[in-house]
Amino acid sequence: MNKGVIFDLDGVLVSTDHYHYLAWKRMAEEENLAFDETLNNQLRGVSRMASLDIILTYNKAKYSDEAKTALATKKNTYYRVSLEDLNPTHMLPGALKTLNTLKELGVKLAIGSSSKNARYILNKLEITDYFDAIVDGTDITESKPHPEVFLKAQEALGVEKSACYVIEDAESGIEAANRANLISIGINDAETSPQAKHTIHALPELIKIIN
Ligand code: B16
Ligand code: MG
Repeated sequence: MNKGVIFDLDGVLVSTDHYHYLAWKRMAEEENLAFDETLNNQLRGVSRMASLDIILTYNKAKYSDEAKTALATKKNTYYRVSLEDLNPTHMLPGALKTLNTLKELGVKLAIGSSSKNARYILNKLEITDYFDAIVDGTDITESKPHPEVFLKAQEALGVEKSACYVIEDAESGIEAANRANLISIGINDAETSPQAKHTIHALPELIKIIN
């Protein structure tokens, strides 16, 4: 049976999650809104507009739809500037080696990311061609923990659900994988996730789980 692995991007293959944090923090400071790392952790895997709603709700702040769009655009501008120097050396430890090993084993690979910047990041990391399918924030209408992003990736790979793994750093992503009936694997911030089917400390440990 063909096997498939769907990778989340931010926080799994590359630490762009830190750049998201810095961009939100800058925007929040300019608006006199409270924002810290604990609140930032709730934004992992969550879409840009849903993330902004979480920050505004936490601050009990009311903005018009127009003002919210402007704030989200501003945050994304800060984020994009921080991505300009991104290059293959920024990939997380063991990421490239793991992608190569999975390819050699004939495993189908996909990206399942909430980010509208995913393709830009993959190009910067020079790994776009590793993936048989890329589903990102431009392809979905529902944010994780909704299973849409992973169901679309699994369908695009054409593998059975029982042979399709999802590797995630966010609790919202683990929940999305479970709701899609795929095999969830937690890493980094989700290394101790109670809902994950498997947890790993480093990407190369994926190979043992899949074989
Ligand atoms: P953008 P992932 C997610 O990516 C990030 O974890 C989350 O922090 C971010 O808000 C979301 O993408 C949207 O990103 O503003 O670039 O469209 O973890 O699902 O790869
Ligand atoms: Mg992530």
